[in-house]
Amino acid sequence: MKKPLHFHCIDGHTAGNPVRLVRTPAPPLEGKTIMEKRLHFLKEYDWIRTGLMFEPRGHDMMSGSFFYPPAAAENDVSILFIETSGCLPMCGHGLIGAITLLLEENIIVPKEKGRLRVETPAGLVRASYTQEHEKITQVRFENVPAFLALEGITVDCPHLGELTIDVSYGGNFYAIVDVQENYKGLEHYTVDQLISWSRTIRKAINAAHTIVHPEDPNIRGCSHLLWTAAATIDPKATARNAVFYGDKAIDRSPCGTGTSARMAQWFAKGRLQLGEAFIHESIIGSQFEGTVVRTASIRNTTGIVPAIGGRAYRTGYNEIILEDTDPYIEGFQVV
Ligand code: PYC
Repeated sequence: MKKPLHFHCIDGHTAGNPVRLVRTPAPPLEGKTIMEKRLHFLKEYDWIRTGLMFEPRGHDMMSGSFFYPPAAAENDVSILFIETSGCLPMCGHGLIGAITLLLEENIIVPKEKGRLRVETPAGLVRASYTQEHEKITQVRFENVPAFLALEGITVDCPHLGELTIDVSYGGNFYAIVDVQENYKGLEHYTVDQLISWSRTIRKAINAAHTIVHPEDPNIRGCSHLLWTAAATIDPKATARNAVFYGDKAIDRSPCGTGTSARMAQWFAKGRLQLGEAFIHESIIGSQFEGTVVRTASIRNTTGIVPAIGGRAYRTGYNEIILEDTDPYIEGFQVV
């Protein structure tokens, strides 16, 4: 029997979606950049991700991160996202949560008070935060450039019929289902229906289209579905959404990378202007505030740099044990 591994985690949530920051230990990863480290992690240590995220230690929505020293001296930290769905290139609710927990627990001290430069596998993200006593009351980050990748593709959806869908990038690739003749808005369907249709639609899109980030071939494939609706809870909100990820999850937060992708889609279609606010509501009514900061070019495409603001809270300390006598050391999912 090998010595059991004890992971000291800080648990929390961002706008209702879980975050589990692993304080110690972090697997020793090869590579200079956090993208290179991510590839090594996926090859050698993915069982740690599933052990910490899947049942019986996690659940369908669980999401977390490890942190490492930055590759570039001017940056503050690099973050490896671990989720039920894999190691995402970027995760907005995860970033807001990780920054909040790293600061509230005094694990890192920013080089410049009030600001953090964070290396993520998808690229550098600049964040700022507000603090009242020991509480971080808001995190706002300028995301990696977001862009509309595919417009108006059609997919057959069981029960609903043919849907017209856009694919947009905001740190992950999102299939965005706008309200249309065969889809009335997320409030008209059950979460179970959205989840099961999402799996079918994602499979169909990836079978029919090769979706690759033009500047980083490591970022590929449509991983998330974004079901839209008009703002239905708060009249001040711009719109509402429910994001599907992994095999069974609907994001409880408004989804940072999903909000970025949707803002890029709206910007490309002239529905959102530079500097304009985009308040996004989640399935549970929590909110992120988005803004289009500036335009960006991604190879031959014009996109945007979106900023996302939100708040996270600590919920507890969790020492999680992975030991090899446990048949479920690597966790499991019931799909
Ligand atoms: O906030 O970017 C996000 C996210 C991705 C998956 C779940 N949340």
